[in-house]
Amino acid sequence: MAESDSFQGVITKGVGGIYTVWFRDCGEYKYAQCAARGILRHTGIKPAIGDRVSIMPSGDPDVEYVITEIGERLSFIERPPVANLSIMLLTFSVTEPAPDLTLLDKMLLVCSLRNIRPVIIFTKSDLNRDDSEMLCSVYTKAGYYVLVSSPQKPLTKSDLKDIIGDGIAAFAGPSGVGKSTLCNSLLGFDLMETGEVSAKIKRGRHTTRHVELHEFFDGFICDTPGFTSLSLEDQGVDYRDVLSGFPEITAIATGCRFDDCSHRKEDGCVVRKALEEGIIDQGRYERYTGFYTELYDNRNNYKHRRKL
Ligand SMILES: Nc1nc2c(ncn2[C@@H]2O[C@H](COP(=O)(O)OP(=O)(O)O)[C@@H](O)[C@H]2O)c(=O)[nH]1
Ligand SMILES: [Mg+2]
Ligand SMILES: [Zn+2]
Repeated sequence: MAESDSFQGVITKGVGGIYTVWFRDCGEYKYAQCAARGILRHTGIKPAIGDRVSIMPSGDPDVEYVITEIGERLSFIERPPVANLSIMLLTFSVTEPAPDLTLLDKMLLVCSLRNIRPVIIFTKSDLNRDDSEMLCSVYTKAGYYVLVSSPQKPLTKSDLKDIIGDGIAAFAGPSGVGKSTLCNSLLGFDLMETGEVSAKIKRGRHTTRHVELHEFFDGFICDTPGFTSLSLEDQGVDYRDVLSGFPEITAIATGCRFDDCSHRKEDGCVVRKALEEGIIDQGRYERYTGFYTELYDNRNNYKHRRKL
């Protein structure tokens, strides 16, 4: 096969071993149906949406193209599998369901360790203005980019255009918070239509089955199913990494006079002083110490088990 038959593209969808690849041919954007025949055997890597791939005509009339190469991944998340994610749109409702800030802070930590930029979106601000303002203030002060959404003032495409740029962004967060509502409205999809399709297979309205990348200006966005828990240990997080999920604590901790301070109970710790002065949010601090202690204890249990 000639070199010129090869194209570079991005996997936007994968169902039953057939991958949809978005690519440019003579300045025109196209989608190709591709098989991944052989690629798994050569690399051991299962293609995922977001993967940058090389494709070639397959000569098979059923599936016109074949993926011949998978580019190196800049990031990877497992559940759901998405490669080269550059932005996580961490979506939490201010109420119904109540925001699980432990989950949010875990996700912020995982984002920082995986080089994924987090953007926080608080939805349903129409249902509790005060909590919405409080949450917005806590996370803005912590150094994060925060957006607020309600049916009266929904997010617009221009709110996200520059943030996403030519990257890949995924909505993530618990179910029922409004991820699909947001994603569909940004893409201009008909919400009723989604509901009807889902109703037929007896699932909830807007239930997200396949994760799929959708073109969004120069980049892509995707909706994901909700999840309710995340284990930092399973994510391979070390207790020494916990601080990187707390930029506002890190900023103060650099001035701590103890080299090996965990900023938990040490007398004279500058972080504890900042907490007493109300410079650091109490809840954020408690989640920092909670994650640290949990991971530190797990490490010791592990070491202990290994010795036995
Ligand atoms: N009051 C209010 N309801 C919302 C808002 N956003 C979404 N909803 C509703 O919350 C429910 C769950 O939304 P959905 O998009 O399916 O959540 P997902 O599970 O995160 O995808 C739906 O009934 C939406 O109409 C909002 O900003 N305010
Ligand atoms: Mg959904
Ligand atoms: Zn300290």
